[in-house]
Amino acid sequence: MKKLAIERRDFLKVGGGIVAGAAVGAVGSHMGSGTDLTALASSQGLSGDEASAALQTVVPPGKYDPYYMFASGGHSGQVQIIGVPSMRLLKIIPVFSRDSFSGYGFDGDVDGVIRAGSDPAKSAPLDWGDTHHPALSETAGQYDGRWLYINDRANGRIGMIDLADFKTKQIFDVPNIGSSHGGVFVTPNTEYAHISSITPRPITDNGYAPLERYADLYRGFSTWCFVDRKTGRLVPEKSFQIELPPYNQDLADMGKLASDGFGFLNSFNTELALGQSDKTKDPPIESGASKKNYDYLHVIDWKKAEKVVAAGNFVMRNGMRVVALSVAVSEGILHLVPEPKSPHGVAVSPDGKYIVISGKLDPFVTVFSIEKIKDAIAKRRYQGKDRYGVPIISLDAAVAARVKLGAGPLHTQYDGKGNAYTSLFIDSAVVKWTLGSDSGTTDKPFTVLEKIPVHYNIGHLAIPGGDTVKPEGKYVVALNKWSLDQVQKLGPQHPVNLELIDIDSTPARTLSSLPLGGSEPHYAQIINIDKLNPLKVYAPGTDPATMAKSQYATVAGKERIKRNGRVVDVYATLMRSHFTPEQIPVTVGDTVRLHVTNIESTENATHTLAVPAHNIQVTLDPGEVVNVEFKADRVGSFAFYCAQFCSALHMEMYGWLLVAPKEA
Ligand code: RUQ
Ligand code: CUA
Repeated sequence: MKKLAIERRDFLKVGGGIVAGAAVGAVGSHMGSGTDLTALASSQGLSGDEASAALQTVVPPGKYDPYYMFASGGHSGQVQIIGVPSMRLLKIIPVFSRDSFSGYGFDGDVDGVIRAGSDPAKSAPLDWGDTHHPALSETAGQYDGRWLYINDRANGRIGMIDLADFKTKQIFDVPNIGSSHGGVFVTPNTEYAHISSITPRPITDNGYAPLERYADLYRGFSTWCFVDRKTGRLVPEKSFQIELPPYNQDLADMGKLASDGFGFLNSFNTELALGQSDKTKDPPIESGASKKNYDYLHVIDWKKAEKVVAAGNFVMRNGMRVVALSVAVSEGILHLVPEPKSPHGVAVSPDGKYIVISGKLDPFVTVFSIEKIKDAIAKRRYQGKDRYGVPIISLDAAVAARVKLGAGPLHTQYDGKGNAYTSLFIDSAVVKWTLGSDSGTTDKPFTVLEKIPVHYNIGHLAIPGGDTVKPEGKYVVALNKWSLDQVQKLGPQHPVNLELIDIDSTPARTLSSLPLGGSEPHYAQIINIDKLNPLKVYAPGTDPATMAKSQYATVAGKERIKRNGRVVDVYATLMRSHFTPEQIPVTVGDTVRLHVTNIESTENATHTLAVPAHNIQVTLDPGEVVNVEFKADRVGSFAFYCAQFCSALHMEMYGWLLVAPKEA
């Protein structure tokens, strides 16, 4: 790394109006006489550019980040919340994986969210997942700060997080899909949360079919999960699926404004490659699935599908209403458009007019126009049908532009000022380009403006409000897959590396990086924190599962132990710095039901109830009630305790679970 001894004038110059001379002077004087920012930067070995970038991202104690990034945690099964621009990790929300810190999956949740979200046909309960695409709920095409949905790539599920308390309330194991990628994306008023399969599955009763029958017995599904707008919960009975050909349906995006009512779904492996085997001479999947120059963008008219389902034109399949592929074709719900070349990301522009497709093996992005697609459908400008009879709109009829960006384009975000930003995996860069226009005489071209280098192998990227009808711009966060030389002495496994880029300045400048361990963020969404309005404490006695008063809520003075045969109900409270009761005597073989209420009303006064040897760790926020049931299956004296350092007498916050032998 280059270390520059810098002059004051260099610092001011590089700061470029961000740190004006006067401001430095003022800051300098606040810092007391003799404190010189230039000298400070130089003593830290920082160049002027690095020092001004640091000033741009600092959030001093007592001040707050204006944005939160909700990042998927990949195969950690979690969601991470990261402050922007400070890039501090503020919170981890477990969704598909157990987490002893929050008690998720180590308390009543073992029999709650995680178990309910595991299809019993799978080797239940599944207690990990692979989160990829978070979707903040929207009203009129803008994030409304109410709920967050996220998919499980591994098992074809969706998790729902309530942004009233930032906890996972539901996991929906979506029938008929075994994996998922095209989700979660919500419609502009969160009518539906969309998720689709990435690898097709047999439509046989037992879920098995030999690969020789792939073309006729395997199918993909596009799922439209109905959202209850009061609770944010997904309602299976009001949801529906559309049967799709057995292509690998990849990323999706939702139409908005000009394209409201449509969903767009990429695909790859329309070759139906099955990989190598002893019997055939087929190539490996990676080359077999990359043979053709085109795969298909799926254009789905979900409002039409909704009507067809309401009219009863569906079949029931594993508890889900399914529009058959033949019906999707005959009713004009599904159309295909050729898309080059091993497509990956699809991103609808804020006005809904353009659908930008990146082909992993194509240096261009292809910009489709919804106007042209609608026109082509109306005039039946088809180049043919696929083997399942789905009409294929001719490419020329749908394309507005092809823009050459560089090697390995993946995903696109928008800044709300008419610009698009596309990640280039192979080139390790973000390309800024303008969304032109393809209509009438006022054509303005689609033009590449700037290529912003990023550290290494960028996947997704995120801009505040980036998926809405009104992106806020300001920053791009690059979600780089490799941290390579940015960290050292951590052993062979590396963290991923996020980079914060200021896109208000020209040229754009990289401000900071966040190597982030324990997760592999695929996608992230960034929301202005003004849109969030969470609880500070629960109303006394709240069960977070229902957000209503729990029937087991206990108040101070009413704690009790009730024995009914072999069942022992314990109504307990906790507050700084004691449990009530502190002694829980039972007999081996008893079923113990702990009903625990945190009776604190002070913000931040979280306690836990950790029981050794029983795999129980209950975390209770102020006002919260949790129920845990377990079998006292071994004799012993077990000192339960509070695992959260809650007060000066936190060490004294413990009690005794006494499991006596039968004869005692
Ligand atoms: S994907 S790095 Cu699972 Cu969103 Cu493209
Ligand atoms: Cu409560 Cu420590």
